[in-house]
Amino acid sequence: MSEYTGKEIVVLEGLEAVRKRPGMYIGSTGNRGLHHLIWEILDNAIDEHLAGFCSEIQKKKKKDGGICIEDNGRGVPVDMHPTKKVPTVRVVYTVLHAGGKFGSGVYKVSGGLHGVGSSVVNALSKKMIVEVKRDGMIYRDEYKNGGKPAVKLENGALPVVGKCAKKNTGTKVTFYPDEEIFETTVFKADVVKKKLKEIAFLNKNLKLIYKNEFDNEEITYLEEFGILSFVKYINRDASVLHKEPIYIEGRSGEIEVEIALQYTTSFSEQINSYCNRINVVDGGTLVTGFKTALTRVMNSYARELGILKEKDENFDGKDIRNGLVAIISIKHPDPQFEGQTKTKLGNTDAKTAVEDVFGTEVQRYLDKNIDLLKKILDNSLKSYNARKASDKARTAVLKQLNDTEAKSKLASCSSKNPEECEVYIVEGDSAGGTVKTARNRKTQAVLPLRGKILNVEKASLEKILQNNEIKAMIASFGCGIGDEFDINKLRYDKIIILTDADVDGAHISTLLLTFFYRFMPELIYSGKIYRGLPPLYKVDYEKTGAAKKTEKASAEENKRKKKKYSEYVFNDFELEKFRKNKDNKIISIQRYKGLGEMDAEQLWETTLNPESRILAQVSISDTVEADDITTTLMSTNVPPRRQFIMEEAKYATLDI
Ligand code: 1YM
Repeated sequence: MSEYTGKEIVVLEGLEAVRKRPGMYIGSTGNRGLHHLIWEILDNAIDEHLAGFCSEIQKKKKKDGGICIEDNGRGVPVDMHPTKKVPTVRVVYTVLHAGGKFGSGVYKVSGGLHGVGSSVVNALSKKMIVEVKRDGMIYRDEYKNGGKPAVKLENGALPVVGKCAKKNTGTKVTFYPDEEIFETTVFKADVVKKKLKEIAFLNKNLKLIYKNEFDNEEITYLEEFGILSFVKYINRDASVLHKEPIYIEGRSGEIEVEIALQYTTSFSEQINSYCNRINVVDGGTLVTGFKTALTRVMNSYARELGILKEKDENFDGKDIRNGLVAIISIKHPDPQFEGQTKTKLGNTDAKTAVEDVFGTEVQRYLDKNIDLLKKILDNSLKSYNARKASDKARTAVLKQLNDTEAKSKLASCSSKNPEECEVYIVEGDSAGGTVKTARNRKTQAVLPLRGKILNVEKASLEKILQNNEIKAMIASFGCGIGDEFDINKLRYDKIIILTDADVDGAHISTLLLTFFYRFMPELIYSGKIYRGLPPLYKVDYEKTGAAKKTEKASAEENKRKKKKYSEYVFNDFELEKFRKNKDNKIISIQRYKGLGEMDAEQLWETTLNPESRILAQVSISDTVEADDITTTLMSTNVPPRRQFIMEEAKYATLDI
């Protein structure tokens, strides 16, 4: 390392900062943070594809624990960097935020949501190898222990480790996440596969190859029809109004617009939007542009065809989007991501571009597809009529909600300070009763639900508003529903779903989450929803270890040895660990089949006491996944629904 100058030391200090506070750069050192490393390297390869130089990306999990990502782009430049005086590729991998500054290509993915730079991945890896094929040569650089260069430069250049054909170019990055940084270094195959599939949908004709050396699995993702296939995929188990999605493509100035949409017979709408392939979860200008154009075009058709008479009000945008599934994907040279989580697009020119392109093109398309147009308008009309009816119902319901009946199910807490209050939604009256006895009456309210709640995916708003369990929830939370929802009026800091850890419990909790997701999504986005995780077992045991260690065990220790201990165990994995621990001699294991089997004291200790309970915060990081879950699960098609519930049940017992 003797050849390194003062400049390098500054470089390493930068990476050291990343190691000190990894959370600031990748969000967490848990599972999500770990996967972030892959997304980061992938983003660079995708940028190279967007720039028009890369047609294939391979992602491989190696037997030695490494992750290898390779593309056939131009290869990261290896020439001497003008100011840093080391090869550019080394600058990219050792200087914080270096990547973005050099990039000349438009429509970059990196610098967007992930956008922390390849050097962050290096900083959090115990080893990283970068191989570049360029100009017929294969160059190799290696870094150890969080980005410290482990290859000696020869006259300032990287060593050439092989030759290849001149047209054979690309970048290969292999990294080994540092176990000292991450809580887990096990990548989840299904998470990675889902991501690759999404990337394939968003990048027509980009070939993505997934490889796993552990089980020799190899999958190729390639979507010739891009987002059109994406919409079909989302709706694969839904009943659709028309078989072929509508596909629109165009450009307005520097902004490229691509939209695919298909109507289903469900009552909800789903719009997934992407800017430069980054999922803008909170939408923004591109979604506004789309909605404005769709509403305008359909209302003008409805007038033209006499579906709306002169005296009638216009269709509301919501009527027209009833049952709609749409993907909006735009490419913008200078995207501005806004909001606390930078998941909303702010560029006003994106609104105009989408509105213009979509407005013109969808009209051109529907002029030629009158049957489809009529089906959509008919669908809108149904929603329009139902809305008129349910507006009345809703007003009645919301008025009535203040009355005692809906609230009577709720055992409220005495404090009126939302910051310290929480409400437990409990499955069944009997468990509800025990929770009522066990809780802290000052801060913990209880809302027992009778049986399964309504599946909101399959019911009209009118029906939903008549459902007693739903009415009770709206009344208890105090923040309204749908358009009138106001999170500032929420009476609780936490809404905790408490169900048994079995298949039925998992189903109820899914139904509840679906309801929240469709009608009060802000509750989820702002992290108010939790699932309580009651223990599965109570283990009584004695300690054996202490007495063995010292021959002359004191009287105290002998007493301790004989003493019986009890511990609550929350999943099978923990139980196994407990069994293997030689210091414990297990006397008995009690398995709780349901919440109802615990007495008030046990329930307080395990599930209610903020000091000792385990809560899982419900979050949605990815709308594709979320909508996928709700539509697959709640559709009338039985097999996928069943599958999800079982998986959820497994999750509830295994994965805390
Ligand atoms: C497996 C990861 O990083 N590929 C990749 C990265 C770059 C280029 C090509 C590239 C970009 C440019 C010019 C440019 C990067 N280069 C830089 C920098 N795959 C992977 N493929 N030539 C090659 O943007 O102008 C940063 S990333 F800064 F060196 F140009």
